[in-house]
Amino acid sequence: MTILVEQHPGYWQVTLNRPDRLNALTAAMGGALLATLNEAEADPDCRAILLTGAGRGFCAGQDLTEVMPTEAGPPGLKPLLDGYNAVIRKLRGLEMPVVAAVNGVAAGAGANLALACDIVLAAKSASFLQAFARIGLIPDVGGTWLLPRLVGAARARALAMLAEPLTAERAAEWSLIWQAVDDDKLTEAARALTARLAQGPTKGLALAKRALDAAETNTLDQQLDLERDLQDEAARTADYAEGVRAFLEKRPAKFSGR
Ligand code: T3D
Repeated sequence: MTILVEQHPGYWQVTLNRPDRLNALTAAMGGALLATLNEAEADPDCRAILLTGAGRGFCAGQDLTEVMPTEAGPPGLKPLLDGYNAVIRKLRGLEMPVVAAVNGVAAGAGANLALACDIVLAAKSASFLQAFARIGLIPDVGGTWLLPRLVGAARARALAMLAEPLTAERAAEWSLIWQAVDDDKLTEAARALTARLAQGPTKGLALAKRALDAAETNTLDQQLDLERDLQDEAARTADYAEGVRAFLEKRPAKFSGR
C-alpha cells in the first residue's frame, strides 16, 4: 500500500508510504492519493486531514525510475502531471483544513505537494528542495504559483534556479511554512493541530480557504464582494449561531462543522 490511512476522531491521517524511496511519487501512487482524499471528503466524520510521510523522508518528488528518457524518446509527462495536478486541485478545493507534517526531506513535486496544504509543520531536520533544476525541469504541481506568493519573487527565483535545500527553520523564517518543530515533537504537534482544526467551524474554515485562494487573483473590489457573499454564507451556519451563543454565555464553543 503506497498510501496509508489512519482514522482519528474527527480527522484522517494520510501517510505516503514508499519509505525505501523516500516516498517518491509514482503515477499509481498519485491516483491512490487522490482516491483517498475523495474518500475522506465523503466521510461526514472527517473534518480535517493530516498528510505526512513514512520513514525518514516526506516525499522525494517524482520517482525518476518511472520517467527515464529512453532511446524511443522522452517520456510524455502530460498525463502524469495531469494526475498530480488533480491532487493539488483537490487539496486546495477540499472543504476542510489540510495539515502537512513534513517529517524529512520534501523534494521536487514532494515539496510542492506539502506547500499546497493549508498549514505546513516541519521537523527541524527536514528540508525543502526545489530539485527540478538539477535535472533540467521546472518547478511543477503548483510550485511556480505557490513559491512567489509564499516567499516573494526574489527568493522564489533563487529557490527554483539554484535548487539548494532550505532548512525547515529557514523555511519558517521565510514564511514558506507555518512552523518548524523539534523532530521528536512533530507527530504530537501535527496531530494536536489537526485535531484542533477538526473541532473548528469546518464550513467557515472552508469558506476562508476559498476566499484566500481567490484573493491571489482578485482585485480589492472583487475580493470585498466575495468576502461579503462568503460571510453571508458563513453567518447561515449552525456553527456561527453556536459561536455567538457560546461567546455570550462565556463558554467554549462546541462546533459541529455544519
Ligand atoms: O519527468 C518528471 O520527473 C516529471 C515530474 C516531475 C516532478 C518532480 O518531482 S521532478 C524532481 C524529482 N525529484 C528529485 O529530483 C529528487 C531526487 N532525490 C534526491 O535528490 C535525493 O534523494 C534527496 C535530496 C531527496 C535525498 O537525499 P538523501 O541522500 O537523503 O537520500 P538518497 O540516498 O538520495 O535516497 C534514498 C533512496 O531513495 C535512494 O535509493 P537507494 O540508493 O537507497 O536504492 C534513492 O535513489 C531513492 N530516491 C530518492 N529520490 C528518488 C529516489 N528514487 C527514485 N526517484 C526519486 N525521486
